Amino acid sequence: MGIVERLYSKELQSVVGTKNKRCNSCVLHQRLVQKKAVVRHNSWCRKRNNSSCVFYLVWMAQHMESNGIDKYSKEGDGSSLNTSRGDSSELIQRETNLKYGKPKKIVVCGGDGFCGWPTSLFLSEIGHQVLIVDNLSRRNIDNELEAGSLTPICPISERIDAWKQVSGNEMKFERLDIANEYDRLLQLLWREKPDAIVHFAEQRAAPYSMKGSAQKRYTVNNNVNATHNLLCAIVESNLDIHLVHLGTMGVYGYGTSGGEIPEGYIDVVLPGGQVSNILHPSYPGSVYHTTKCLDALLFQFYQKNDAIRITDLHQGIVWGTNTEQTRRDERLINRFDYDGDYGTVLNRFLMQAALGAPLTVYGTGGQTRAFIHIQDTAKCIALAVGNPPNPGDKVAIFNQVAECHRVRDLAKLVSDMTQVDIVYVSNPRQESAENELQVANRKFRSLGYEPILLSEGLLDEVVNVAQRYAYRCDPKKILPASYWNRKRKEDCERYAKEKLDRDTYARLLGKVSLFHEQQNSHPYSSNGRIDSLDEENMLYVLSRGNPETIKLLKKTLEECTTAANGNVD
Ligand code: NAD
Ligand code: USQ
Repeated sequence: MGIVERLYSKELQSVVGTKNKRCNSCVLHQRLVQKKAVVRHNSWCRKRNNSSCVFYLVWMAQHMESNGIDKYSKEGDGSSLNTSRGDSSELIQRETNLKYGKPKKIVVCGGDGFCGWPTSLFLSEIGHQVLIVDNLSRRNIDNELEAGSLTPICPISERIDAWKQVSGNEMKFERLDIANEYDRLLQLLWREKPDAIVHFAEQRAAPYSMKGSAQKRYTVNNNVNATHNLLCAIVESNLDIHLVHLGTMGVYGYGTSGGEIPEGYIDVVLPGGQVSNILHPSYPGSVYHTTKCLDALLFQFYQKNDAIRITDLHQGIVWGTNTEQTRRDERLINRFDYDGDYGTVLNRFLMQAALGAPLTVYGTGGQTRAFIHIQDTAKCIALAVGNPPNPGDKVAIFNQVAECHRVRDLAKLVSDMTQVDIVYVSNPRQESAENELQVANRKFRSLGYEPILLSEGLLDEVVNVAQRYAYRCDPKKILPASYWNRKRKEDCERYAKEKLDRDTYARLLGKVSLFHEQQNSHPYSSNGRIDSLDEENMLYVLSRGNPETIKLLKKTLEECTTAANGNVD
């Protein structure tokens, strides 16, 4: 039986499962929408990490061919294949429970944000009951900065409805400012009695926190009060709630440890010779990072005084946009910040590459930082929720990172991949020009964390996110807009005048207006046209550049389309 027959075969469908899992980014799907064969296609459509559904099926068919279904079902990722073996959902739930713990009731504070949204979906997917609490302040800051997500994010109620439609799972949402509405927060805890709170609800951009006095004061007031209110409310509620907080690698400072950064605590010899295990000294690099250090002291105190169970996750820079869950429907898409204040370095480089604009390395690019993919953020948090410290244990601190890279090396990686130039601009930040960084992440590793690495997903991000939505970019928002101090501001302004005035940069990016013009004929726009370049790129990504696989995928795509045409009513 050929691959296409296999795609249609009952045998394969029963292995894959016939749930209506729809994949909007699949090339075949787009073609079938045109041919109105979408309903039929839906039943085969099954998405996998970086692939579009049809390719997953092709890959699986090949795999079945060479290994046989039995062998595959032992070696595969299990979750979809076990579906054919009768009592699958129970089995999957049991496996999930083993890895992530029993289903719990979880309040996700900041669940409308970049990390919070995909994490909420993941927690819901693996069986937890999720209530999102958010004051939507991040969306207001978009308005204040006149910048927005590169990806078109839906209002929170639409997001939640869409999730219910695609997963059948219900999530709740409450608009609440946890820094300023203490009484409502306490009422919510009494009413919902959650097992855990995941706390993302802080102002998280270092440049925004350095913009001016108003932003500095807002960041301190918002972040410290949000954390303190949660701790107070947990104590006053008299409930045993596990608090999982998103902290940052930046609390350690960069290059100050003199070796591998341990997970939160460090052994020291005190004057007098006594040995002690203390919180790693803080050495923050911005007002934002300082608030995370203050959070850490609040955690230490409340754990000591009230025996609250607390996990503090020192997370590196998050890259990527979508996760297995957000890819399921366009309405679930995650935000992608690219502007000078909120855009983080790698996502900015990806967007700049997609526009063909030079990559903005600050200073020498010798800054080394830790990175983690957004899908792994969600998984690590689920692991943290499933493995709370015991009452009375000191604050559990995990380094939530996958790998470390120097900024200029990242720029080179992206530049080699996309042939865009690199420009070394004056650094708006007061930070070490060069630093080493080695980070321990053994705790998550011991819980089964297998990180997604840059090498696996970068090109997919450029093609499927940055290029796809490049037409929404406002080029004037790309250059840095906040400075750490007067001297940095003057240096940057002088540099800009001499070497890189903003107008020139904006003109350089004049092609964005071209993207705007092309918007209607964009491959993923409503008229459903497929652009051949995009298809080529996608094939390249999916095959990881293997010419033989590209050939095979092209042939299969042709065959599938012909076969589907034959099946249109
Ligand atoms: P984000 O700004 O996209 O999301 C934060 C969310 O919290 C927003 O939806 C915002 O509206 C909400 N919020 C802020 N203050 C609130 C308040 N007082 N009450 C209720 N809701 C409030 O940020 P993000 O990138 O998702 O980051 C989430 C957390 O993870 C932050 O604490 C950040 O420090 C941490 N973190 C992020 C990264 C990263 O690269 N994005 C890396 C390490 C750590
Ligand atoms: N950088 C460039 N070019 C750019 C943007 C940034 O060279 O166009 C450099 C910066 O100078 C800095 C590094 O890249 O040295 C990282 O900057 P970033 O904006 O990606 O990250 P940062 O400001 O540290 O903050 C981000 C998140 C924050 C989180 C932190 C994790 O916004 O919420 O806490 O990453 S960490 O850096 O590990 O502390």
